[in-house]
Amino acid sequence: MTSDSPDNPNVASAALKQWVAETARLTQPDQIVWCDGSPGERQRLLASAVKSGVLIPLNPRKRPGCYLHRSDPRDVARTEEVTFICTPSAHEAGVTNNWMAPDEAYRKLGAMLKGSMRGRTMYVVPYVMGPVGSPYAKIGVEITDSIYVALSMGIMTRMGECALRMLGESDDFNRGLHCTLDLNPEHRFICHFPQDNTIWSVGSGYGGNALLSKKCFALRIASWLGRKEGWFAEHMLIVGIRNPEGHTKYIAAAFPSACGKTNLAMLLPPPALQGWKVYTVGDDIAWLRVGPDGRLWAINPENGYFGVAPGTSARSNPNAMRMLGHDSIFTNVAMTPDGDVWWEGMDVEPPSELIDWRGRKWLPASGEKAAHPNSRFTTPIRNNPVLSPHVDDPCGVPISAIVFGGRRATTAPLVLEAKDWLHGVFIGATMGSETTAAASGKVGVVRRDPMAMLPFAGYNMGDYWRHWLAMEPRITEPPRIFMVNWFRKAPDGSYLWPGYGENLRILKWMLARIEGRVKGRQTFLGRVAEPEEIDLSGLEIAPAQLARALAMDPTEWKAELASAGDFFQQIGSSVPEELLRLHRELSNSLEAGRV
Ligand code: GTP
Ligand code: SPV
Ligand code: MN
Repeated sequence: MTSDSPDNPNVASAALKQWVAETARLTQPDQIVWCDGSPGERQRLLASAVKSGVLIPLNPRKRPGCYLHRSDPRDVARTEEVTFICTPSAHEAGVTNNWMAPDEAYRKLGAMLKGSMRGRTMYVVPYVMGPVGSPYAKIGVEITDSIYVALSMGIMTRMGECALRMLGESDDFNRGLHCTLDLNPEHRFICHFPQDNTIWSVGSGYGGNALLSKKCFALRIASWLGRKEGWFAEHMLIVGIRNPEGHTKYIAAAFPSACGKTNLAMLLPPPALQGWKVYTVGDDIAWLRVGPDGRLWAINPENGYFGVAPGTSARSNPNAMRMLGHDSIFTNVAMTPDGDVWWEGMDVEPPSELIDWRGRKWLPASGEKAAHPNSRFTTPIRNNPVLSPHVDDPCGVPISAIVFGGRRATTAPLVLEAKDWLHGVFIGATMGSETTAAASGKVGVVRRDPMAMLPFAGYNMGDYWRHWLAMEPRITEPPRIFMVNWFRKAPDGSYLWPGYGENLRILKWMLARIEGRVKGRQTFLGRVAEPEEIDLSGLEIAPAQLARALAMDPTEWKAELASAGDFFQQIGSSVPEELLRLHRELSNSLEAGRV
């Protein structure tokens, strides 16, 4: 906290000072706090958040430096129905986005923002996305009236003076304006103005709606910048896999929200895979550029994790459990009588009584969830015991494989390698996944979620696919493209594949493919692993069960391709001709009985 005057600090660029002053005139806060990112400031903000009841300190002996936050019960997930792309024409946003004309959005939200911070503090939060000083990093500034948002941004980004210094006198930064209002869902709008590099978000305090660095800037605005500037902003984890000989290869994987990115990014190898090690570069977002060597290089623009709590346990993700031991903020989890946290799938018996995510008494017999299904943790990247030593490399890490995966009870095999870039783009563009609690709405419904970007592409989906295809000639050493599905089910509803740490066995097969050591089985869509090519040492899985996980069922795939065709029709005239042609070819081969 440097000062309560908008003219400070002196390092801020003239354009930034001017924007802060304008915003203060509009919202009329009682005071303005410029966040400098120092440890002292963090302590003061934490104390103030505790005093006002925004944060509840957890037991310092069990969770040092940890706090619990309970959000408004009507504000617990991203709200895609009130998220808008405000481009000059509706076509630029495309049918997969809600669209509002920019002047209408500025007028409508401007009226709501007028005087909206009266009696409140306005935090000015400058931040860097990507390693400080990296030619690939970008700068944003979020103005918010939420102390929870300011504190969370301090975890999720490289925040404070480092951003102002990097910005210098430039006016090139993302302008994010966030205001809590009354949290009434009727007054909630998340509006993106790609042409102005601007985001206005009102009426929500939830992560993806309010931490504007994340989905709003690093995906929606950045995907638009990426097309303009010739790179990709993707909803992908980045993981390094070191083999027993000590060579590390990097994989980037796009799975929809709550479909396993954080878990795959920090998995603990099964004991039988001796000598293998996994390193996390990123768990949610990757910015990918073509290097001078023609390979794709990826940076993680973030500096923390905003991860799903339920299902995280010492068995499923021991590395995550270790990193949550200190200096983390938990949102909407349950609290134990001794001031610790609890959630479903923690693999720890709940105590005889808990305080649930709404702050009410909860008993094991109550039949309700104690933690919200989309309860989350916010934790610094440096807490991760398997953080990659290359996480701050200015040019990132070279990517050997891109993986697309969804949550599918049927149809999609455990692992398949696309024939080439076009087939890979097709697989990404048509992937389906069951909806999860990460967004409001019904859970468990299969929807098309291209490249896991349905809610995050900041422009027309067909143009986004064109960008993927147009980049191909520039990527002279392209990564291989794979499809995976950890979530296929047996008729009794159980998962066919054990998942989590065991997924390394599938990554190992991918690396073997890249090195030409295994062949797989040719199918109409690409090569599926043969059971004997997967390292199953130390794993008990019935051969019939594995075969089922790897099966390609013609009836299921006919339905899948029909659904993909419908989706292309919905997207309309912007769908690239190459994808339409490939769709016809694949449908014909299936009809001809070639599975
Ligand atoms: P976002 O942060 O919303 O983007 O989610 P994410 O993709 O990072 O998903 P995450 O790793 O947090 O996992 C979401 C849920 O899926 C958790 O409840 C996990 O326990 C569960 N999950 C993750 N990996 C696997 C897996 O391999 N198999 C099964 N069955 N469940 C998994
Ligand atoms: C997701 O929903 O994909 C998340 C959480 O990673 S949020 O930040 O809310 O988008
Ligand atoms: Mn995500």
